Amino acid sequence: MSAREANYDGLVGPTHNFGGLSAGNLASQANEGLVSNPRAAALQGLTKMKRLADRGLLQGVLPPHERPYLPLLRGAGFAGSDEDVIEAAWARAPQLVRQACSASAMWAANAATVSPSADARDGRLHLTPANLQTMLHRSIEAEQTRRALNAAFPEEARFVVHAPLPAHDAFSDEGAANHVRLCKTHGAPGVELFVDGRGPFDRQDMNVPARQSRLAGEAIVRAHGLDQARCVFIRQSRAAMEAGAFHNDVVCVGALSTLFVHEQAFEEAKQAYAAIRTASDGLFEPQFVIVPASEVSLSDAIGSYLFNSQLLEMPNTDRLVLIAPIECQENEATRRYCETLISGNGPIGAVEFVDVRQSMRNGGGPACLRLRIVLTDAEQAAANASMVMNDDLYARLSDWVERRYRDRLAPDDLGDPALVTQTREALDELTGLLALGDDFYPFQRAGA
Ligand code: SUG
Repeated sequence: MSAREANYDGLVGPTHNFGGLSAGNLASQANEGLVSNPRAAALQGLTKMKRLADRGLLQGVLPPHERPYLPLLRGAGFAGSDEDVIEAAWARAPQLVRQACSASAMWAANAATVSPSADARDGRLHLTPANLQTMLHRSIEAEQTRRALNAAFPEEARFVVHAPLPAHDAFSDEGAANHVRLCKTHGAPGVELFVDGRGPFDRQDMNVPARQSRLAGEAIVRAHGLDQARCVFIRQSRAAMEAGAFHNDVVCVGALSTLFVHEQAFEEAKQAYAAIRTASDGLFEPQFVIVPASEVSLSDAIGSYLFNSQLLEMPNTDRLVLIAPIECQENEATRRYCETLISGNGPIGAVEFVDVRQSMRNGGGPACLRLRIVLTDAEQAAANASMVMNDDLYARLSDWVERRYRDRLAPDDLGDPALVTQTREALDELTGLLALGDDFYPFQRAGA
């Protein structure tokens, strides 16, 4: 079956800020309280999308969520008009307002786990929105994500958007950031790797949360109707999590038959590689590009986000291209490693750098910003075309960002009731640009 891998990027929302909300995420912690630049952040993301679309890749857009998210504040007992709610919550519970303001839905790698139709028993494409229940500011994403995926992939005969897993620690799920699919060609059956940080009922004894539970992967394998023999469960190493790899995609990325991975990513690495070989038997020969700690330490890998790169098959090149954050050029160890990598004759033939610094300051690199979705020709034709990037959409979204986004957002600006009105007006216009209808956001449905 002929199929392509699309990248659906989360469009950075107008409230992008540095709330210091994610324990275990070093960048989020280190940059708490900085003044953010929402307009620049959104334009950086759009530039990356345009760059890949221009190279002939299929690029989609996922809309930002409604923030500040007043239902969270109302759920905490604040009542009255929207303005009353923001003002009272800001006075009494500013930390809660920060949670309600995060633009974290931009990190689309956490939006869902996706199994292409070639892997599923029923021949449909399966998507399970992640419950993201570990972090309060992310636990409010799943329902809106489900709506966005339904809008992007509307035909039930081809696409199944599942309900998020139960919102409990035992099912803790952070989506594709802990999932890797390997294959010979995108349209052929593949091997799906589910990387977790703990069992569902393990006592958590680290100083950082393990955000992915094994039960989440097991549930998804069943719900998506995958072949168990082609699925591999791998435990993330404690050393990696404690060093700041709060998702597996901070130390590992895969594409086609290549797995690019730090040697300390997995708890029992040799067994994991062997299990991947066994699961791939008869389909393809997996190729491992294992980066030794002696060349790139965990700390350099996590500081630069080398592995949070997009590993892409590009038209007219026979080797894979690594789209890495510009920070990898500035870190001496990773810069040297990238030079060695491309001078060899392995599966990765080029490294290109992108500037997504605003997202990086919250711990989100190029790979965090996208959700990969393998689509057959028929599925591409059935996908919502108004959410697919092209020159026209790029121009319209850039213009929208220029007009609607603030240049700067300081921590105290989050309590400004005007931010509610401004973001709603912006998102209301966006639903027109992406043809999402007039009931896409909760504020559009209120009182309906
Ligand atoms: O969940 N940061 C996100 C970054 C997600 C990165 N995604 C992947 N690795 N796939 C997180 O920790 C920080 C928000 C703040 O602190 O304001 C934040 O949510």
